[in-house]
Amino acid sequence: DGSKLADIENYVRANYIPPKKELFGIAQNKNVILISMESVQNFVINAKVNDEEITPFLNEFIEDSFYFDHFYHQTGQGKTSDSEFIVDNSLYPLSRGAVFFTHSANEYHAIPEVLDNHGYYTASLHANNKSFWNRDIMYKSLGYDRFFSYSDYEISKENSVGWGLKDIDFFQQSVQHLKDVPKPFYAKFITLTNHFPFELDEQDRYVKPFTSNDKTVNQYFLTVRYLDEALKTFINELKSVGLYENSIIILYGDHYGISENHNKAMEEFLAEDITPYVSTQLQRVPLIVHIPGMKGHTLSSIGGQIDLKPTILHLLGIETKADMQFGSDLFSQERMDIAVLRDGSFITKDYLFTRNTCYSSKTGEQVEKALCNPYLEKAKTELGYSDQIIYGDLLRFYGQPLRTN
Ligand code: GP9
Ligand code: MN
Repeated sequence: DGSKLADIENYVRANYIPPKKELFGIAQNKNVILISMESVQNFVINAKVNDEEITPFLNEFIEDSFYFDHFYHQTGQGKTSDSEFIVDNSLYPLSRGAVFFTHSANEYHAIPEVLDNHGYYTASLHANNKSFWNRDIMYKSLGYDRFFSYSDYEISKENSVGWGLKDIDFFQQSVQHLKDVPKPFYAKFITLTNHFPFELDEQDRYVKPFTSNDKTVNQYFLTVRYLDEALKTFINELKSVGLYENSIIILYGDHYGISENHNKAMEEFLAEDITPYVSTQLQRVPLIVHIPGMKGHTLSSIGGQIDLKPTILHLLGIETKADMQFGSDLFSQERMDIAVLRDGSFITKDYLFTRNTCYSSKTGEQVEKALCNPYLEKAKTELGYSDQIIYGDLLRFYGQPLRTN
């Protein structure tokens, strides 16, 4: 196992990308508010249904945030839990099953553990049963100080829909929890209302449903719009309790909401054919990084959830040179534009590879497969190394990285 680890370590070291100097430490000691937006795909941003904006609040919030519009989810069967795993560890999830269940006893060097060593209090907030996705167990391995779950919320028939507590109520009650936790904190909020099958009460509908023969797709826009409203109320609450100005706020979509079973209605909505190329592009989820006092920009770096750990740590002024990670700082100009998806698909500036076919990123035309080969090699290597780390629990043998700051 030691020699395996050495190979992996060499690969990770060779692929380390230093941070962008001007942004390194820009949010030092600020609170970190991470928001997992259930099932939100990027195609809803700045888009309309029945002539109304689907995400009016986010469209506005993006204007004074960094918005990454070529950011991909990299989840597998572990869905939300996979996204949490990727973000906190900069490791890929597994190709089958949920690593939250299968490898919860492993040694990890996740963000909460790293931030613990820098004086942060760390919490996850999610109004579902604590054992769902084995979170109560896995969060201990990841180093969370506190998990605010089902029993920490007042949940009734009136304030619930679909999977549970409505997002607006979730955020309102969560702010009360936040007021009491030590500062600075790293707090992750996991939303729920925009979850398949996208149920919503009449009074919570801010737009009219889409009009295809597919009820799932029709309703999706309603719950996305509701989530957008919930985010607006959350940001306002943060302002009113004085937490907005000293926090960086990071929002990301956890995974797709509309599966390929709904391609027909999606083709109607997008007014284009859903080829494998388009299908892969639909795996983009929004990533929005709000840093108080900084102007907004839309950035088109190609990346994925795996890149969030180094991105966040660098903003906080924490070096990641010694970390076992497969992502790189999304703000760094030196990084390579690439997103590797869990099924082996990948996207670069020039090529998109999926289902054993190579496409031009720009035109969507099929191109000679050999053009994709160099990246294909990289994608396979990374997924394989990440799997080896998880299956072999290799971080056991990897000492606490030396931290000089
Ligand atoms: C459940 C929530 C949704 O607690 O995270 O899970 P999902 O089905 O999206 O993985
Ligand atoms: Mn989810």
